[in-house]
Amino acid sequence: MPDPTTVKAALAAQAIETPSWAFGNSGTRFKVFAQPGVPRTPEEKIADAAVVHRLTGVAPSVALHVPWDAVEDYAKLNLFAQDAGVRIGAINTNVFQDDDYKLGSVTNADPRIRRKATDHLLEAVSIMDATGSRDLKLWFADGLNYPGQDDLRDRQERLSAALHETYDRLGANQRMLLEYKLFEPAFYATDVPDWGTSFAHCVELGPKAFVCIDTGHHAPGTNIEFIVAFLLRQGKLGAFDFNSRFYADDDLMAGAADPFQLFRIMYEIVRGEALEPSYGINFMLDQCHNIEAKIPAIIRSVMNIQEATAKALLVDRGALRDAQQSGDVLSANGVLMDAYNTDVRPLLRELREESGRDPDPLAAYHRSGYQAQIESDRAHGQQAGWNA
Ligand code: AOS
Ligand code: ZN
Ligand code: ZN
Repeated sequence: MPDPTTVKAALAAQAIETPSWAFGNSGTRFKVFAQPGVPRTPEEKIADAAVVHRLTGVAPSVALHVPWDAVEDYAKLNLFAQDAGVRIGAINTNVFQDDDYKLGSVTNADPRIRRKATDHLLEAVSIMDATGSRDLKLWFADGLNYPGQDDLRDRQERLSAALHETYDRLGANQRMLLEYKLFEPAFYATDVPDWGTSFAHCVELGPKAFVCIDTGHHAPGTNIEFIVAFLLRQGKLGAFDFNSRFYADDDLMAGAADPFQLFRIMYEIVRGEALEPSYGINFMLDQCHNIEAKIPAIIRSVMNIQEATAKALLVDRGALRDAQQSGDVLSANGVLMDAYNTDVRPLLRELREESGRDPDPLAAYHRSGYQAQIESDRAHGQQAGWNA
């Protein structure tokens, strides 16, 4: 059995990145339900992210989105984050919210629009220079609604050209994360629809390009842990966008819809020795809290990932290997299920107490008075950035 001290040390070192947009108001295309106290500025989003980190101890960075988090001085924003006790993580780009991008951004048939989109990606790298961020996260809404609408292969060429230009602009310690998504907003063909497409572009680009797996971006039933195992073996898994889905890209709390899937994913991470921050995977959340309170939802998501990780660390890998080698199907499955069925909440409570934290971060948040404070301080909170 795994040694509890080693398990605890691994859990204490875990790092989960929170998304700035999850702290703002969001909704569906039907309605955005505004909540009192949501942030009005990037600084207020960072302040909320810092609260999540203080209470959980495992959320030391916050991802920004430009232009949703646009400021005059990014270096100053970085200092603000440091003072608050967190750092600025991945910079997310936005080449989907401008009328120009109706028919695509970097894959658009119009060279002017491709130029504009690529310039935005390059500008994001300059922002990374100022914030000290390592990761540039790219998600393209580009795709087609109808067969024949544009040339599928030419669009891959255009995508490749924009990625190369951006890649060449990266500094020595900067990386590119290329996210894929099966569908939406395009419904017939998406230009980066799956991990294979992202992987192929990343291989072509070089060692600073990695695949980002958003857990909500697959067809129902997709075996995501296989993708994790495959990409780890290839050294090309760079990041996660964690969230839950029941139907499509639901962006619900990680671990809410399918905690067993989250466990299976985290087991592959542990199996691949890729949990430690030094390995380089950016474990981000990408969520929208439409009806639930924002900060508690993010705390809950972080705790869900911690629980899945703790269970993954508790897998008796020696016993699993023995059962696998001897072809003992039921014992092998039993070893995995034993770990999954372990109640790890006492272990995590202990861990928090040992680091001087409240064993129950949600209760601590509710007691802290922070919610009442932001509700009285912040009038007219900001929308997360989109509402569809
Ligand atoms: C969109 O579906 C994606 O999940 C993205 O990760 C997107 O970049 C994120 O929601 C912030 O724009
Ligand atoms: Zn995402
Ligand atoms: Zn998404």
